Amino acid sequence: MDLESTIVAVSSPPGPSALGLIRLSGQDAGLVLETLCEDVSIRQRCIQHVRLVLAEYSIPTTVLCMPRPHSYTTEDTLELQVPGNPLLLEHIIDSMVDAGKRLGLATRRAYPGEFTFRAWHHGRLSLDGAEAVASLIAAESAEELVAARHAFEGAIGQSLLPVADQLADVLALLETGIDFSDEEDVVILSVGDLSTRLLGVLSGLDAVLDSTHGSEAIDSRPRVVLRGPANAGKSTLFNALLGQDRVIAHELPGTTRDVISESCAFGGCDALLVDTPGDESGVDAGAVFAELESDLVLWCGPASTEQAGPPNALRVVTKIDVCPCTDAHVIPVCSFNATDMTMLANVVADELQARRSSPASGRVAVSQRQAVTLRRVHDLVSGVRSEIQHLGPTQGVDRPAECAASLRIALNDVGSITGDIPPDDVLGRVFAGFCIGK
Ligand SMILES: Nc1nc2c(ncn2[C@@H]2O[C@H](COP(=O)(O)OP(=O)(O)OP(=O)(O)O)[C@@H](O)[C@H]2O)c(=O)[nH]1
Ligand SMILES: [Mg+2]
Repeated sequence: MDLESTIVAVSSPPGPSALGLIRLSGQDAGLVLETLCEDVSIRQRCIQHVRLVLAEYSIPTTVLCMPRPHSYTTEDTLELQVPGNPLLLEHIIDSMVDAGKRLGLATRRAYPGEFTFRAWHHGRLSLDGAEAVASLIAAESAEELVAARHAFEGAIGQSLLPVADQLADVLALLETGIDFSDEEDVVILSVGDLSTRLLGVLSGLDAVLDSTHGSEAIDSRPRVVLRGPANAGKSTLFNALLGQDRVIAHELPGTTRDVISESCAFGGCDALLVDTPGDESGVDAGAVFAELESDLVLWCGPASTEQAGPPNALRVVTKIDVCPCTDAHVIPVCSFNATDMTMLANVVADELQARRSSPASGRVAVSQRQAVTLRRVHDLVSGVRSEIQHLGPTQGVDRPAECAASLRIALNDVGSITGDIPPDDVLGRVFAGFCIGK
């Protein structure tokens, strides 16, 4: 990876906005900007209001100057706030690259994640901390933000260190047994000892896995699931709560064939609203609903509905404009009535608040790569453990080389998270998931 060039990219999200952010990092960042601005000086940490002079016009620009080493990348870094027109932002980037070339300086557009890569390369961030930047950006709830912040502070690497130590010890003992088995003072690892040590590694891994939160795989928002018989009015209610015609509602029973979810705010509570096929639709409800057990089910249907919903479901009586309801223990709604929708949303918000499980405050966000790697380490270690299960505890390990090979892979995998042994392909995978400008 080229670390010499000065890199430049748009760091604000795509699309028009009031302000756009352009980030420059590298040893020549100041020189490049000075060719395009009058009266700019980045010798010290400061904020400057200048005019950026392009070929046809000049634009007001606020420059945040962060001289090395006190910047995100630890290099000279400049952040320019300019009007957030995407064409203008691209034009400025092109002008900066051209200005650098005219001066004979290595200046180019940044690759995805390159600013964070440089922060990691210069020791500003651990590898897991760098990976957590992506989780921080992607976090969609307060819990995910907290989990990402823990990861950003290196919590996953920290909690894996004892596991890495234990794994390295077992591996060393196994390999010593292989290499020096004919020497008298070398104690060959017994099956019982190996099994106990592997169990220690596995419980350490279990504890790490329990504390993690896959921000890419798991949405921590509560799900509000509309269930009930076919033709109950679920899809109509789904659209009414969202305030848009998102799914098809029709008098023909069995219209909805798939589970569909959409973000929906109930009061101040962000949730996922889920529309489902009618209970008798033939869709495998067991498979669909197994993972939704902990969510809030709204059991929908007109007053005449005889089927009972699952335990803990809230009973929502639909179509009360045509089938009135007098039961005081249910929530009566007409999906075409805005007041009823507001009332239902408030009831749902209260219920979500009451059911809210303990926040994920102690949890740590992991990327999908880290989650897959952790599971693979677990499989490798438990694979070795089951390999030796059939042997007596005082026996020697019968295929030590194979066991050692598996544990070596597991140890490398742990290193690819803690950052001790980050091979190039791991680095590529970590930083390729970022967007340009981060
Ligand atoms: N009058 C009245 N009709 C409603 C109301 N809600 C739904 N309907 C009608 O009931 C019919 C069925 O509505 P859907 O929302 O498709 O019912 P569903 O539960 O999604 O049905 P499936 O997808 O088949 O399981 C449609 O013709 C809707 O217009 C309501 O509050 N009042
Ligand atoms: Mg439907």
